[in-house]
Amino acid sequence: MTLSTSDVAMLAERLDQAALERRAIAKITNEFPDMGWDDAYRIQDALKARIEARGADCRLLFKAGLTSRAKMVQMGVSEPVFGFLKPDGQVGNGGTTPATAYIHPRVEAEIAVRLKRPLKGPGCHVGDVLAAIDEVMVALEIIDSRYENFNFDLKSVIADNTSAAGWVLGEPVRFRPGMDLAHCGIVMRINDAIVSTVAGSAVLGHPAVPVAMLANLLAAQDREIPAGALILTGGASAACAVKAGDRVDLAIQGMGALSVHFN
Ligand code: OOG
Ligand code: MG
Repeated sequence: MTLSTSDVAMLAERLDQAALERRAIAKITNEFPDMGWDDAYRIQDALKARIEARGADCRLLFKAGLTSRAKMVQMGVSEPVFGFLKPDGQVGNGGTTPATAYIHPRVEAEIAVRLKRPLKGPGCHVGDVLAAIDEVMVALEIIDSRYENFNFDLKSVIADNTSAAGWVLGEPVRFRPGMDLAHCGIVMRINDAIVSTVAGSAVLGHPAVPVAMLANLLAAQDREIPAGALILTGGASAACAVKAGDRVDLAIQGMGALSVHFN
């Protein structure tokens, strides 16, 4: 831990303002090269406190990111990160969202899970996660780094709440024993052209893995993932830039499909 409480507050405000003004900024490690991993999550927590002070309730909204090889290669990093979803970022399935609501939006094909019981680490593993999942959903994340050209390192992106901006969910599907989240096919299309075909196993071997990792990360702060939590497990393939006029369709085998339009 190297940042003072006032630096943490100042950086959270800088990132919050950049998002509100849809303005890209330089990555914060340029100015604070010695900041620690705990500092990065302290900034993210301060950012969450600012957003919650405006009336948002983020307590049940979690996301994992950088959980597939394709995403790690695309962003030049080697480890997953965790953040929260903003309630007002949700766009209805089949709905429209203005491209101008973002700085430089990209879309990601993800599997989302909703828990029926809490998950608490340390030692949380895939079996615990599978026993706790209530529903699964097709999920599209609309990411929007607050950093110029999506140019960041892991600490900067954690502080920036892992580029979280928007999200779209398909219809919830009851999770049944035997439902295979690793071998299900995932197809994303933009304007009817296929941009990715991948399987659930692209997400760290199984999308339950990042959920277990999140529970174990929270345990270090004596926190847990509460019952009822929604978790986006991370892009299974590289993120794709979108612009006004684009339509995105995402289908996942056994879970259904969703679509969203940017105007
Ligand atoms: C960081 C966020 C990544 C995912 O699903 O991998 C993410 C970024 O690439 O900007 O949400
Ligand atoms: Mg994502």
